[in-house]
Amino acid sequence: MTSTTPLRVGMVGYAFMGAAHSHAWRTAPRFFDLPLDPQLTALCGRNDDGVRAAAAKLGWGSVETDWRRLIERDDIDLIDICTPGNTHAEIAIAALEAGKHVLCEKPLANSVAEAERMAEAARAAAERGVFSMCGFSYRRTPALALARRMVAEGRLGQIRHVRAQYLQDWLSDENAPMTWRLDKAMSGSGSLGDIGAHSIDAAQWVTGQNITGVSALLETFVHERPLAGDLVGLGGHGDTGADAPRGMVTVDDAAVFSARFDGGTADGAGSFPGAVGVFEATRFALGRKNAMRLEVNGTLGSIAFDFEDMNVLSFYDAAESPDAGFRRIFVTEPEHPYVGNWWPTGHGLGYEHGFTHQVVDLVTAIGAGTQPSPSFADALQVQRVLEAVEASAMEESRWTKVEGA
Ligand code: SOE
Repeated sequence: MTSTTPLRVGMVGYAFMGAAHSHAWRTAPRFFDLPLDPQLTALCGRNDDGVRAAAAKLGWGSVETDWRRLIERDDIDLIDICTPGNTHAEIAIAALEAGKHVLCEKPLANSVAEAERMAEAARAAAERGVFSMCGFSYRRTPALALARRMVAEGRLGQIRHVRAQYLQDWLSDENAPMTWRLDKAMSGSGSLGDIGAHSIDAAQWVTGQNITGVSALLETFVHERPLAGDLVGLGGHGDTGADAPRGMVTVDDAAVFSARFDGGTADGAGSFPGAVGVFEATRFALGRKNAMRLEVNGTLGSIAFDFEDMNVLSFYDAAESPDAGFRRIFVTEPEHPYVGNWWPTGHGLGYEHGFTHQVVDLVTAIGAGTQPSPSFADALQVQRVLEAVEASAMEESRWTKVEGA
């Protein structure tokens, strides 16, 4: 049974991520035994009519139109930040300094400098028993959590290759309207930080190895888009005709980079040379809707995952006969991570379950007085990889042209 001790949540933002987080706060205590009982106490948004409608729809008890007021409230224990990246640092640091736990959407910030300030505030707050987590929700997909368990158990041996792609296509249409995700001042970067950050975090977490260096290429295919329309989450609606006013896209549409890892292992015993990796993040992969893919090749085996088939983890075991091929593990058995709390074997989970599992792990850690993972320090390391990718992509000199090209 979940404890009756409340954990009163105040959430800032109510678009796509706000809806996913609201669902998670509502469902976690009903399917998992938690040390604290999350309460959807207050929803914050700048537009009074909009936030009231969202609060009614998503199940929040009260509303605020200024996040500073939310942080001042003594009936709020935790601030959940579901806003664009340009607001993360100011809100998170103020909340931590006010003694509120914090869950902050990814990527942590729009720059390493901001992420460093957030990580320092989180470190200081943790000494006072105030904890924080960054919302890399894909870690909580049962199949990826199983992959990490298998690497940690040595089932893949030493890791040689990491292959990570995050492919979407919702911006393929050049007349898809502007969104905050295409404005560097709000989002920090484009596909790189929006979805590439997920791949970086998942690859490092599953392998237990951190990226130490990159060589990168960033591309922007569509440089301006219609401004019209009520933009929500992944796409836009409303008038996008040819004569609609247009805005400049100031971020990458696609990111491609190679990477070298540090050779660690999930159990920290790594001495093997670091793995080599290839990464791709794009919202122009026509036909791919949310293909967050990871393949890891080791000396004893391989795993392969595709979020578009998210209840399956493919596993190749070199100990089996070569013609055994990849085995499809249907990750729905009670002994698989998180799954035992939901449905009988074979019934499968969805995108929203990763957010519920994120709440479960956050509330469990807070209840135990321990640091939730990924911490702001973990997310700072991802931010440093993002910055290295952008730096590498800008140094054209590192790009070796093919003779005659
Ligand atoms: C958009 O590409 C997006 O909503 C990301 O911002 C989320 O983090 C991801 O979970 C789904 O796609």
